[in-house]
Amino acid sequence: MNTTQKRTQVAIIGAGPSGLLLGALLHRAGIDNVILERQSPEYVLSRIRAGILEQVSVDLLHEAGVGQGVTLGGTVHNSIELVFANKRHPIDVTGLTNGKVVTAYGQTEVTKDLMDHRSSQGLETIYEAKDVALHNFDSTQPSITYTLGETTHTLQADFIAGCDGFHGVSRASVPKGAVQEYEKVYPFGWLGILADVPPVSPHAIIYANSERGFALCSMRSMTRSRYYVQCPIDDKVSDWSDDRFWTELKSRLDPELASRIVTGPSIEKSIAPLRSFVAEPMRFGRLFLAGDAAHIVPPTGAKGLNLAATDVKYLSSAFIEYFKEQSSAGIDHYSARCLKRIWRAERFSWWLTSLMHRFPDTAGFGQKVQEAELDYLVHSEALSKSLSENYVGLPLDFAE
Ligand code: RFL
Ligand code: PHB
Repeated sequence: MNTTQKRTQVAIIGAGPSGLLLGALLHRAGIDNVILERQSPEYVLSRIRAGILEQVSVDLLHEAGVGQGVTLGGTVHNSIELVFANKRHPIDVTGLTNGKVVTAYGQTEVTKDLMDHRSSQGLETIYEAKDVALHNFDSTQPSITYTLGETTHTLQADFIAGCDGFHGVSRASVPKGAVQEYEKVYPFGWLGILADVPPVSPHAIIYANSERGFALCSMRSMTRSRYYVQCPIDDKVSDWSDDRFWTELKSRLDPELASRIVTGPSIEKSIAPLRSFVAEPMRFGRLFLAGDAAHIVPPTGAKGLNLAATDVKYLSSAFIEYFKEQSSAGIDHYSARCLKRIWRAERFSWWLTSLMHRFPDTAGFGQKVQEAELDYLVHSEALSKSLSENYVGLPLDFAE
């Protein structure tokens, strides 16, 4: 077996949105970084996930030098719609938040923009890196080993950024006693399909609570739609023909909206489990976790990608402070600073999930209580405002 050695300032594990955005922000500040990714670029781009960006995330894409895609391809949303008891209720998110908006732009597109930028700048991303292992991150000389074909490589770094998602190796490398994990697993999943048909609601995401379960109408562009229905957690994609999906989706919406859904063949169909999860702290010596490696939210609030982006904003600033100003203040405060905002988003995502889904024990009484809360929400400016300010994204820093 051959071996090689090299060195960088920040070794990033994972080429999802967290790792790629961190790499771009560090490069812009003149900080050298290498990304190690287990999968191929094609595989990374084939995963269909998030669709809604907070303004903070859009601003970060601009800051990283990759804002052109979202400017040209994103669609600004000023409202959302809640459907319950067979009726639609718009919430004027922009009016309730002093002019704030969210932007519909797919995670696949964000990832592709960041990948293209990285290759145009000649930055190193090592795809299909196998057996990635972290070493000595509790010392000042951390390193990572990985294999490519027959060769084992060692990458030495000042810092390691674990941006390798929920199932990654970074959090798993931390001794069990050093990390506290909080978790809630929901008893259902989301079946999502992507189809090249015009979205039924191009200017607002629709969240539907129905006796048959939750449904969501979203989009990727004016010609590409993304729809979800809540499904039993052990269902298989093969249980769901396109026809069955469209029929189920329509049955959960109000009749007028259902009549306007344009159906077509799915180009992607997948089932995602729903989970709330937080690992504390997010720093272990010279290893820093960011994004889904440290926390998961159920997708109902559209917060996962946005939280990943804000972790990366804090982490890039911390590294820049360290390398440019010789200050450790940012890296010392990283974990506490992130966790404050993360727990607010965890609360919001859990609350919206609980309000919108059918639970095994949500029989008649539970359904009526959900509908009463939704009715209160749409008629109360205070509650609609609370929903809206969480949906557009809370401020980057809170008062102590
Ligand atoms: P990712 O995207 O999982 O990327 C991690 C990368 O690390 C690689 N990796 C490894 N590489 C090297 N060695 C190893 N041992 C490795 N192990 C793993 C993986 O291959 C991968 O490429 O994490 P990241 O970058 O932190 O990004 C997080 C987001 O992907 C996630 O939070 C969002 O997709 C969540 N989410 C949503 N977030 C939003 O903000 N708005 C939304 O509208 C939204 N909708 C969603 C969502 C997630 C969904 N699913 C599938 C759970 C909708 C759905 C259905
Ligand atoms: C999506 O477009 O995939 C999407 C939108 C809003 C959500 C979750 C997912 O709350």
